[in-house]
Amino acid sequence: MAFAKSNRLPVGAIQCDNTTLSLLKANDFMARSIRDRMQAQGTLLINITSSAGSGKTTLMQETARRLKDQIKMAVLVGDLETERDAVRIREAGVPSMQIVTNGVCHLEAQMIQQAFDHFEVDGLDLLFIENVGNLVCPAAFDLGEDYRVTLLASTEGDDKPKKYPRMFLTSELMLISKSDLLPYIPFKVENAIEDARAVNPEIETITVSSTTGEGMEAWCNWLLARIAAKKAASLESVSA
Ligand SMILES: Nc1nc2c(ncn2[C@@H]2O[C@H](COP(=O)(O)OP(=O)(O)O)[C@@H](O)[C@H]2O)c(=O)[nH]1
Ligand SMILES: [Mg+2]
Repeated sequence: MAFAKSNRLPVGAIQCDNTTLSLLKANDFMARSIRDRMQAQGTLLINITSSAGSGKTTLMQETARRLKDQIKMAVLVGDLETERDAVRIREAGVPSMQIVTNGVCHLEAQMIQQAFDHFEVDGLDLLFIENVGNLVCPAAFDLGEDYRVTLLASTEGDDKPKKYPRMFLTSELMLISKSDLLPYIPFKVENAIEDARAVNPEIETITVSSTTGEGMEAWCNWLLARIAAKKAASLESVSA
């Protein structure tokens, strides 16, 4: 199947399924409004995706601990049930709100827009959205993000980028997480990177461990550079 990266829709879905088309069109309309708002206020918006258990919330906690004194950040977090992840992130010292999807396997832009009615996003330098854990449905929904970052944990196997290509095609960065476990399992970082680049030649990669801190400086620097670029672009668009 061919993919349209610009609007993150699989082309086949546009051609053969009117229901999917109208749902995703409505989502894209809302995503554009979120993107416009984030552009106007200079907030970097990052959509974090992965399978369940790959380490998204732990990464949010560790990133919060490292960056919360330098920048103003917050996390919206989606799960099928429970508020547990938002509680964990608040314990790390940054504001967080849970979006409980009641069984829906992905976040939609409309849910993010609704969360904005109850959660302060004005003045943020960085807003993370931790998506519902799976590599399938979240790939099809643009949330207005600047970057989609997908975690691939060493425990998941290095064959996933080609099995779930849409997610890796629509991501700008792949974080290979739980690198502390690499000595104990048959996961080849170079194989995962080769397959991810076969799907998306432009994808960047960083290998990280929230447990040992490996790669965390590179990850935080990746974020800080993009926060600065977003601020500069926002100021430029306001003065233009
Ligand atoms: N060994 C190891 N375990 C990790 C790491 N990051 C997260 N975990 C563990 O993996 C499990 C799932 O992590 P969590 O952050 O909840 O994953 P999420 O479902 O993607 O948000 C938890 O038991 C974490 O303690 C890591 O870097 N190394
Ligand atoms: Mg989580």
